[in-house]
Amino acid sequence: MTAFVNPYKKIKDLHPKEAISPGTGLCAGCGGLEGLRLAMKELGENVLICNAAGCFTLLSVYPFTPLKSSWLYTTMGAPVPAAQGVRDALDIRMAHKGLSNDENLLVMAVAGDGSSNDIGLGATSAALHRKLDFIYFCYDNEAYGNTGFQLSAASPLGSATQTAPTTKVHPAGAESFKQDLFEIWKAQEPTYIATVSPREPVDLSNKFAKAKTLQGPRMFICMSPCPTGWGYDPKESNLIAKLAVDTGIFPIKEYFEGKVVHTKPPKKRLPVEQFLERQKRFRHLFEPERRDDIIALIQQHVDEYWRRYE
Ligand SMILES: Cc1ncc(C[n+]2csc(CCOP(=O)(O)OP(=O)(O)O)c2C)c(N)n1
Ligand code: SF4
Repeated sequence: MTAFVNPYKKIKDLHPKEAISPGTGLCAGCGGLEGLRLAMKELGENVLICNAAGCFTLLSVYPFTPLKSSWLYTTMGAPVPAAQGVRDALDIRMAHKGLSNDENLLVMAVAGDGSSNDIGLGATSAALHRKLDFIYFCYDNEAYGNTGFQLSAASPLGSATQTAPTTKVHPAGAESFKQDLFEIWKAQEPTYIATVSPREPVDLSNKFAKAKTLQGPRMFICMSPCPTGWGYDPKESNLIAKLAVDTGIFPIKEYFEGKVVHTKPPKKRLPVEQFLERQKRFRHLFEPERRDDIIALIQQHVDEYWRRYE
C-alpha cells in the first residue's frame, strides 16, 4: 500500500500559477476547459499534450496558443499512439542523444468522450496493455461536440443529440445508457484512474498531484458541462456540474492499487430530475408532457449504481 498525503484542503491552497492563459476559442462556460485549466495548474509547464481532434483543437490556433506547455494536434483516433511516439522519442534521446533528465516532459493525451469511448478506444487499450507511461485526460461532454453534438457512447439515456433526436418512435432521444469507460479502463488495471469535476477543484488537484508521483498509465475522466450542446446559460456551468455530483449521476472516485474509493460521495442524493430539468437536451422529458417512465429509468440506473457501494 503506497502512502500519499493529499497536499490540498482548501481552494486557497491550490497551486497559484496558471499554465493556460485566458482567452481561448472555446465557448464561454466550457466545463472541460475549466477542468483542464485546474489540471494544468497542477501539472505545470513541462508537459507535452497530444490533443485529439475535437473542441479542444481550438485551444491552439496557429500561431497563437494559450498553453505554456507544448501541444501536438492528432487525429481523433491517435492521441495515444502519438503519446507513445513522443514518450519513446524522449526516452531514447535521454538515454543516447544528450537530452538531460531535467528536460524530460510529462506526456499527456487530451481527448473528448467520442474519441475516448469510440474512435480511439482500441489504441488506448493497446497502450494500457503496454503500460505506457502517460496521463490521459478525457473531457466528457457526452457527445461529439465539435461537429454539432452527435451521439457518442458516452451520451446518456434520455438525452437528445443531433443524431439521436427525440421523435415519436424514439421519445427518449438516446436509448442506451452511457458506456462505463471507468470500468472498461479498470479491466486493464492501469496504475491510476480518477473521475473529476471542475466543481470539485480541491479533489481534482489532489488527484493530479497524486498522479504526478506515479508512473504508467494514469487515466482521468473529467465531467465537462457543455452549455452549447447541453443547452443552458454558460453562467450555470458550476451549478450543473454540482448537480451532476449531488444527484449521484456523476460519481467522483478513484481506482488505485486494486481498490475503488468514492472521494466525494453525495451526502444526500438529490432526485435526478434536478439535474435533467435545467438542460435543453432533456427538455422533452418535461414538455409538452412529463415522461415519468424515462425519468424513472434514469433514477433507477443511478440508484442501482449507488446500492453497490452504499
Ligand atoms: C475518424 C474521424 N471521424 C470524424 C471526424 C470529424 N470530427 C472532428 S472533431 C469530431 C468530434 C469529436 O468528438 P469528441 O471526441 O467527443 O470531442 P468534442 O468534439 O466533444 O470535444 C469529429 C466527429 C474526425 N476528425 N475523424
Ligand atoms: S461545445 Fe461544449 S465542450 Fe465544446 S468548447 Fe463549447 S462548451 Fe466546451
